This record gives sequence, C-alpha cells and structure tokens, in this order.
Amino acid sequence: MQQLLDTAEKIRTMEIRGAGRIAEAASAALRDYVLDLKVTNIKDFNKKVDEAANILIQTRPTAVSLPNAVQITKRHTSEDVAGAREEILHNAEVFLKQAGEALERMGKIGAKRIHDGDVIMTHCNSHAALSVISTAFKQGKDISVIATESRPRRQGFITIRELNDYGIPTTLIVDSAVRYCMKEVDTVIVGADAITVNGALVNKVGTSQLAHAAHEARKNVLSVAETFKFSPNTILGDMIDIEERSADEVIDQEILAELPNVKVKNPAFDITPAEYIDMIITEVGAFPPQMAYTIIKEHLGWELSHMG
Ligand code: RUB
Repeated sequence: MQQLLDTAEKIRTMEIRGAGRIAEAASAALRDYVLDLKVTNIKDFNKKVDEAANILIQTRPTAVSLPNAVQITKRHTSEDVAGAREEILHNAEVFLKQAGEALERMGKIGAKRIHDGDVIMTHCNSHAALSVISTAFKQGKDISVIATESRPRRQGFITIRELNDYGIPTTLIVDSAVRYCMKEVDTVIVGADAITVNGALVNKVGTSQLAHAAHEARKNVLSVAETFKFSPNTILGDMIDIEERSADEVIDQEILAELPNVKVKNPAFDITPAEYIDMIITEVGAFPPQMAYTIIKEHLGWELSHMG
C-alpha cells in the first residue's frame, strides 16, 4: 500500500503530471498493489482494490484519464482472487502498452496536419501535443514553435527544454502575449485533460484564450487526446470538475497576508467550446469535436461510467 500512497502523493503534488502520465502511473500503481495484495477472499480483494482505486482517483479531479485508467485496470469478471489478480495485471499491461502506442499513432496522424514552414503555438506541457510536433520535425518539416510560459506552474519551461532537445526552433512567450503573437501562427496544438460528450476541451487554464485568439485570427486549433481522455460520465450529465489549486502557486503567502481585502483564485484548467476546435487527434483518427459521443461509445465504452 505504501508504494500506491507514494504514487498518489506524487500525482497530488504534480511530481507526476500531465493527463497521460497520471493515467499510466495510476494503472501501474494499481497493478503493483494487487500483485502484493495478500487476501484470499474475493469480496475482501474487491473491497481493497476499490479503496486503492479511490485513493488514486481522488488525487486530482480534472484529468478524466485518471478515473478511466483506474476503471479500465481494475475491471474483472473473476469469482476468485487468483483469476481477478490475473485479469487486473493483464488489463494494466494492455493499457500501458496501448498508451505508448497511442502517443506514437497520434504523432503520425497529427503530423499530417503540419506543413513545411508552419509556426505552431502550444500551451503548457503536453506529451501528446509534443508527439505531433516532434514527429513532423523528424519527418524533415521545417517548423518552429511558440511556447507559452503557462503560469503559475510554468510547465512551458518543461516544453521548451523538450523542444530544445529535439533541436526545434522555439520561442518562449508569457501567457498574455498569446493574442499579440497569433498573427505569426499557423496552427495551435494543445493536449487535453478531458473531452466532454459535446466536444468541449478541458485543458490547462489559458487554453481557451489561445483557442479564442486563434479562432478570431482564423488559425487552426488541434487538440491531441488519447481516447481514454474522453469523459463517459458527461453522457450522463456530469460536469468536469475544474481543479482549484493553492494561492501559494500564484503569490507569496507573506505578501497576501498584508492584503486583507485580496483573495486569489487559481483554477488549474479551463474549458474551450467545440466551435473553437478544428480537430481532435486521437490514436484512432482525426475527428471533429462534434464526434465525441461516437468516440466514447465505440472506443471507450461508456459502461465505464456505471462502474464503481
Ligand atoms: C497538464 C495539461 C496538459 C494535459 C495533456 O496540466 O494541461 O495539457 O494534461 O498532457 P498539469 P499529456 O500540468 O496541471 O497536469 O498530453 O501529457 O497527457
């Protein structure tokens, strides 16, 4: 259990971050937990697995990849502990393999939408978006990237390091320079923490400003999202919970203490409506956001939302 608690803490404190990485870490943590779980009764086994699953799911509320990965990993039909353990280990193995393959496939599919000479703007740090950008670059396309800083946690600094390592010409901008710089941009490429049934994109706060500015300037907006980032629960009317993080991330606590009339609001994500998104690149193809329902139904199975 200690190992699973450590992973949960790393997700909560964002040592492990990004919707894809969170999902993979949670699936692996659950796999390792059942491997060591010493119970003989299936009821006790299921109870313990549910408890462990809930600990993982409660670490961060917005990335739908997290509950989806946990549900996909823990579902089993066995009536005995050995069989259930076997199924869960198999589920984790398949999920982790498919997640790796998805990243590669999305890179190949998305790269077709990037052309020689393109300037790409990206936000935060998305491995899915970077897979598309790096694949296009490796194909020999002459591209450059404008990367936002992504306050308050500055995930843009991770992005510019990765882009630098690929050798991709990169410009770092502050978030408030997005609209000013949009005239130079051909395509905006971002990741996703969740896609809702109506095709709305939930991603790092500021994404909707990028998409809005791109829409105004008639530039393309692509979101790159594995099918496990689509939200089955939104079919049942649920809303995506937008994580509010601590004020400390935005302002020094000592400064804030001197300002009794000031409070801080720090939403970690925002919502971009479907009409600002041209395409969602998944591992099973590039779709208009309006097809989110079909993707959930055919590739994810919205029975996920009825489970545990
Ligand atoms: C990360 C973020 C990323 C998505 C997709 O937010 O918003 O764009 O999670 O990432 P945080 P990936 O840093 O708060 O986790 O494509 O790597 O799954």
